[in-house]
Amino acid sequence: MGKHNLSTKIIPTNIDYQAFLHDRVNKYLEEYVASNNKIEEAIVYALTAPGKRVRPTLLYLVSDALSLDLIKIDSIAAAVEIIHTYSLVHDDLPCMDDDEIRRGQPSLHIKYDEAAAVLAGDAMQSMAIEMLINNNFVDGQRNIELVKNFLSTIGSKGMILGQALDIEYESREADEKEILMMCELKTGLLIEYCFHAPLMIANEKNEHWKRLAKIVGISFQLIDDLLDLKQSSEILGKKTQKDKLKNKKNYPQMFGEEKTLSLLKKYKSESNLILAEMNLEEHILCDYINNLFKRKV
Ligand code: GRG
Repeated sequence: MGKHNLSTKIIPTNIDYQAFLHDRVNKYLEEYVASNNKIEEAIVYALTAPGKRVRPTLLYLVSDALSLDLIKIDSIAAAVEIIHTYSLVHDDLPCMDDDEIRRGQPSLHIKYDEAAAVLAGDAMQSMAIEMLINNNFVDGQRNIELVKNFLSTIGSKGMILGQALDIEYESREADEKEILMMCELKTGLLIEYCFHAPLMIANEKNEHWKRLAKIVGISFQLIDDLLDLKQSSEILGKKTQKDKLKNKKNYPQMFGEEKTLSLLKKYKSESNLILAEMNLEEHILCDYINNLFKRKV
């Protein structure tokens, strides 16, 4: 056990809760991810770049809403952020989306080289799984379920399949249902896991939570696609308008901005209805989800 053993039962509401949670996951990552060789150095480079930490924040907020001690969540939050960061590192490679800027700084393969980016991404996967397995704050059998669920989320029927479909659709037609499914697989599932993991630990089976997870996950990608069309590279810290250039079939590209905004409006009101149904309108999770729908970066 390292220095990081901070039990937190309730997130203070009189402070900047986002800064508090970012700090929590960053400290955990700092403590457990050392740079002892070139690949680890590259991993630290990717992880310390200024990401929004959306997935760890969601994990902590859902846990707080379920009255779970955040100490059960620290290694999950770090593991999810590591997997998300690996997906960005590999996504930026020339054989994928070919991006030279990520999180406002040179992508990993530009700062180091392509081999280092492939290997760092590979190592980040085993690092994340190791972190989850070593979570002593969740009992053994439940932790096995958490790890199994995580592996199917990120594997060849989950996030990887989403990425493969994203590439496949560059050269073939896809309908609305297929595009939304691709959004859910590529981006949504990892965000859904940020709800599912605390639900599993709390043994909470309310179906409202699952629907909320699904719409927040898909909406996150739809907003990302809209920002790619509208926002500047300087503000987003990555190249924009690239989907159009590469003939990517994303939702706004195919069905227009107006239809995307109207779908997002529908998802936003549905999530607020669900949050109200679960008596969470005053909870900071509600504030955070509404901010995600409004995000400009
Ligand atoms: C295995 C070769 C190989 C590649 C894997 C899995 C994969 C590549 C890519 C996953 C697809 C992907 C990159 C989805 C990204 C979705 C998305 C909206 C990313 C941006 O997330 P933010 O805005 O980023 O949370 P920050 O930088 O703030 O963390």
